[in-house]
Amino acid sequence: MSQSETKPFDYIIHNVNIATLSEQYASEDNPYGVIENGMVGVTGGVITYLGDYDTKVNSKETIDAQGQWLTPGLIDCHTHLVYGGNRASEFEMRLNGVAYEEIAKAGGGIISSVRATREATEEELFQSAAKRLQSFIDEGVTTIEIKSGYGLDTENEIKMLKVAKRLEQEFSIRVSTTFLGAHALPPEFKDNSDGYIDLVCNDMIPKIAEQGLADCVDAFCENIGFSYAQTERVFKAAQQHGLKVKLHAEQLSDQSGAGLAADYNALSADHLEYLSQDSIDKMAKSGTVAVLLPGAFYFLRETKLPPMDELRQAGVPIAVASDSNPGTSPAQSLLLMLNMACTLFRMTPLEALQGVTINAAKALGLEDNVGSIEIGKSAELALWDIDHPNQLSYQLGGNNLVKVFN
Ligand code: DI6
Ligand code: FE
Repeated sequence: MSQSETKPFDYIIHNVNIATLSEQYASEDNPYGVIENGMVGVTGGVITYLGDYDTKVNSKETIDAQGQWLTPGLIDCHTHLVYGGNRASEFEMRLNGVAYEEIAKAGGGIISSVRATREATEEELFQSAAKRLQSFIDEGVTTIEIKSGYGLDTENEIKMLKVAKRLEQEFSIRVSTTFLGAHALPPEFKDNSDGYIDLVCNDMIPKIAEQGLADCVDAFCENIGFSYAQTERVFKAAQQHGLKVKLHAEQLSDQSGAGLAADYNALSADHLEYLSQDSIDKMAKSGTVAVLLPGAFYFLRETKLPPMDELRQAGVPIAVASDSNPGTSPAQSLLLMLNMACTLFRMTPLEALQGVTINAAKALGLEDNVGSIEIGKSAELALWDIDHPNQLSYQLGGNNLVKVFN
């Protein structure tokens, strides 16, 4: 049966070079899985044709892409996009030589973002996050993960997650929400971090799960964050409520957090500059994605690189994300992160692009739906005026996005 006898496509895109980023099309000679001068057909938001241009197809709309490049819509799988205020004056103080302790004493640091987030109304948080979100959308981002973690009490964590949900409703983008109550110790629990973890596990997680506000639960496992044992309590509570887990791990020191995350079948472990071989092996076994965050590495002027070769050798999928947050990565560009992943972490342009498409989809558990161009996947696509997809990570600034389909 030819296509003309079946339901017409809603639209076809032809005269297009398609970087599928799909294992089905990739080979040693064609690592991006390119279909040159191809055609994509979409029906009901789903990719229903992928291959050569077929002049006889029946479509309601035909788009001639004039030889431009189509990629999967980009995916930013780690952001803290919703927060009150910003920390530009803290940045300036630091560069004027003011010590971190003094900044903290003057009410700076992460707690200043907590204060500003608590003081902000839902509407104010929505408006400020919407502006940042638009920057990502303008660069072809069609899926974004957004964490809570600047509320640090039940009411304000819920407020943040509701803002993230509203962003999804009002913008043409897929949003994955993550509850990060165990991000920092709120001032009212000073010297009682176990008491705060009680609140996270016994009050916040049950309420957030019941209201369907989070897809996943995250924590900051670090000397200056929460311990291995506290992180494990958060994971247990998350799983009791049917939520997947992920972790900020090994950013500043090795806490074996990524190994713990893998033990709990985490979708991802993120940062990972201080990752051990033992944790790498566990991640490889559990299929936990390594999410690398070059923006935070750059902004903090870190020098210890994540163990790239060991991750590659173990076959751990590697994603790249912006970590967009007011303190350590005030990034509003995922394309810039692609470049930084290459220059700072020595990732290849192919690895970087996989890191914001198929591997980012895996880090969110969405790889059956998005992240590569394949028949049956959701048609969330970005069209670029470029000569080759390696140009996406080559360029420093600028934006060659022509159009998003989603
Ligand atoms: N790691 C970080 O680098 C950020 N959060 C985290 O867990 C810091 C967030 C901030 O300073 O606002
Ligand atoms: Fe983060």
